[in-house]
Amino acid sequence: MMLEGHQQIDVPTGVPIWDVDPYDPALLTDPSRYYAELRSNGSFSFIPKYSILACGRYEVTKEVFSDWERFVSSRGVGLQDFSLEEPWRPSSIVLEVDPPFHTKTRAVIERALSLRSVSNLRDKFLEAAENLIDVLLEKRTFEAIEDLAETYSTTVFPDAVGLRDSNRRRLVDYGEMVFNALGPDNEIRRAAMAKAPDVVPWITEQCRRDQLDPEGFGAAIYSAADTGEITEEEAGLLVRSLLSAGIDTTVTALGSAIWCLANNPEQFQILKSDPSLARWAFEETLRYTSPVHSFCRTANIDTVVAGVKIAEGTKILCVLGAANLDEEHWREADKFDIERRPSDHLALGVGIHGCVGQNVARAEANAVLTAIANKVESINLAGEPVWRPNNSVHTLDTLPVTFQAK
Ligand code: OVV
Repeated sequence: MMLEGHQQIDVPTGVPIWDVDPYDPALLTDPSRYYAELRSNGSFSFIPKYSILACGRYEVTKEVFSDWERFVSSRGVGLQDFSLEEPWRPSSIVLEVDPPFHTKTRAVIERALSLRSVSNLRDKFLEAAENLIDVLLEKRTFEAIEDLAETYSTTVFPDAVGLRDSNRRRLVDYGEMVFNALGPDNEIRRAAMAKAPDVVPWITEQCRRDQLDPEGFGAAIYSAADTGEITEEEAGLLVRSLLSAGIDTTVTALGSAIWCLANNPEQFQILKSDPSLARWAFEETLRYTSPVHSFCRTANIDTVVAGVKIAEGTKILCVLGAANLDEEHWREADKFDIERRPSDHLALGVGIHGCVGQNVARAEANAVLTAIANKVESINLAGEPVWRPNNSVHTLDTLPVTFQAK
């Protein structure tokens, strides 16, 4: 029997049955108790509502998430098993594939987003950040998700890709479709998908070679089609990956960084006294808030993890947000501490599918947090932050704040 696009499984011996809906909006917006219970249940829990296993302890989550041979991505990283059901769009040729095909596409996108090509953007990113922070200091009180995080990311990133005709709303909405599509067919997913007729044709059009500036990441990907490394069509799909994964993730991370600093003024003091900590403030934000809270893997063979027998075809929900707060791995896991310097959080994944855009994300965050450290005296909440339920992203909807200038 099928459920949410995958085969139902038997409860593996020794695994507790947990009557929870991880996609309940109440848990998606306030996940910390759900994360703690998931970890306390043991290595795996069986969730009958979706007939899946879930894991949230650090070690086991890392094991499942990084072992691409046993736990494949080609059957989809959401609840749907692509070997049994057609996905809503042609699948990603870098996220939703395994080696050997993955090796080729990953190499192309890695080269386009290399540290060297991102380094060339550093001054541009910093100038954009300084200008934006100046504007926001004029306003004093503003809504940090739209006015800061979304504005920054949808300015510098499409420009770096080389989009000539950028459209902030459609870029954000496409990301929402892609990430919500990984969950069940719930209200959240259906609301995001309702925008497809407007958004999908526009996104597809932006991925064409003739829409892209010769200087950007997009053109760098198309140059691999010129040498025959990939086809022209594959180049278009890799540009689509940039537009799928590059906006909502960074908007979320930037917004959550401001939330962390507003809630922990002593940490902001530390950042101001040493702006070179900006990169660690960002890593700690990733650990503490896990912008991508969970992705699935699919067991491609019968196997055993932590003594648990896992059957071929099993969907495993890897709850990165829970692993990043595991007290067995992190001392004072629930404290936001920018001097912790976490280098092994799972927020960007781990192994061959680890975030390929992380250099770009770090460059954006560095620019924004450095500009804030240099120009802003204090950050205060100016109202209640509101979280927005999303099937894969732990994200703020609105964050009213006041910046006081130095
Ligand atoms: C949601 C997501 C993450 C990473 C890559 C992609 C999508 C893709 O479309 O390749």
